[in-house]
Amino acid sequence: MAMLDELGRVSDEEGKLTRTFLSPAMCRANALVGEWMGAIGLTVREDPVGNLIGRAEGSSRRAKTLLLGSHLDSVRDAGKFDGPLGVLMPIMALAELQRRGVKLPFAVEVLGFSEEEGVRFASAYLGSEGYTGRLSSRTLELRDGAGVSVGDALKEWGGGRFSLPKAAHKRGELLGYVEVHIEQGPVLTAKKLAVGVVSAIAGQSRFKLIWTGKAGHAGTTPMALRRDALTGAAEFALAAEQLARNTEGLVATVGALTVSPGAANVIPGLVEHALDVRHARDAVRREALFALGRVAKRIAKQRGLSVAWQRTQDNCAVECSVGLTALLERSVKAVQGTSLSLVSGAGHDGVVMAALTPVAMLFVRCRDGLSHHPDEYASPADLKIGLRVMVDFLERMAQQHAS
Ligand code: HGY
Ligand code: MN
Ligand code: MN
Repeated sequence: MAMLDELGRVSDEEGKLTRTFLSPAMCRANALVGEWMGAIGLTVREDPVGNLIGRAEGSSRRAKTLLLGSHLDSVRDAGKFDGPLGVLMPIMALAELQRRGVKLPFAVEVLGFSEEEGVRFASAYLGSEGYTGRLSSRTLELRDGAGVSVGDALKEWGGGRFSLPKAAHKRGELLGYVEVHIEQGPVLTAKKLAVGVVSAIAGQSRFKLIWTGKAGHAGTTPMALRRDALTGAAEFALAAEQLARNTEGLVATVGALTVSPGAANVIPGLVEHALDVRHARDAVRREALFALGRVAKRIAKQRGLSVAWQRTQDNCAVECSVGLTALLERSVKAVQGTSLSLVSGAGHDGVVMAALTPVAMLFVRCRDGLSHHPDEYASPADLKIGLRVMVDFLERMAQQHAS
């Protein structure tokens, strides 16, 4: 908890936790967590995409590597558990194994991904995409609010040089990727359980919609003659909400919106907003997107607007590894007595890592399921259960892979 508190104070904004891709706060966070990694004997490095990597070799040089970790970036005005919990928990688990004199036969890398939330460039998973060699040149073109491109930001990070990185490991070198994360939902609270295992991570589509109308005088333009971009976008946002309310398991969110020219006495001529649509089944998500495309067309026609869609992210739903999850489940049962399997509505780096290696996730209960909010909270008692599960899991992995 003390480490989470300290890391939770490393922010780009006064009085709230905001830590975005390659920001000054991210550099300080990497330095702080890097110290904690070094303190337990991990070899620490940062990769060209800003990921923090702490590695411990296995007892045999031929050993494969088990990846543990999560992300160190945050949303704006974030809670201190979302991401950092999954980086600090493995550090604590490895320290506990050292205390017990347990030497793992396989190598371990603790990963602190540099960008999972997609706040600065609206495209998520830049860290794990870099780590798995899946960062695309198209992504390098994305620009932040100040017009800086991903490529420029990475060049500056790399002291003037950057080239698209290859995967840090070949598939055959890895045993899997295991991430501990707060649930960010209400299920474990409802079931009165401290931890659960994840069966799948929902698919997720993110877009930027651009509504173009005509700016005009708020006092002299008759209502019937207006082409108001904001009321058009608002009608669309309500339609997206209604569709999600009427479709089991679908969520749709307009989380960011800008209005131009942005003056009280000017009819909005231009509105840009994000759209985030998710579902555990890809077919349902795709169908919802088609329906929303038709709704946007209708609204634009009725209101004399034009609407453009720019896709900023599209991830299919990802099943977690049955084998790795079964082993994790045994540890959950050993510590908690019972286990629960649940789908993650939140996206996680496992979505990207699954392309490289089998993925498993351990969820820890968070109060009222609240996340992406400064009041996000997981109790020390629940964290302790999560830690005991992680230690038990690593010991089981060690038995399974004893050379
Ligand atoms: O948006 C998400 O689902 C995650 O918090 N990145
Ligand atoms: Mn998050
Ligand atoms: Mn997260």
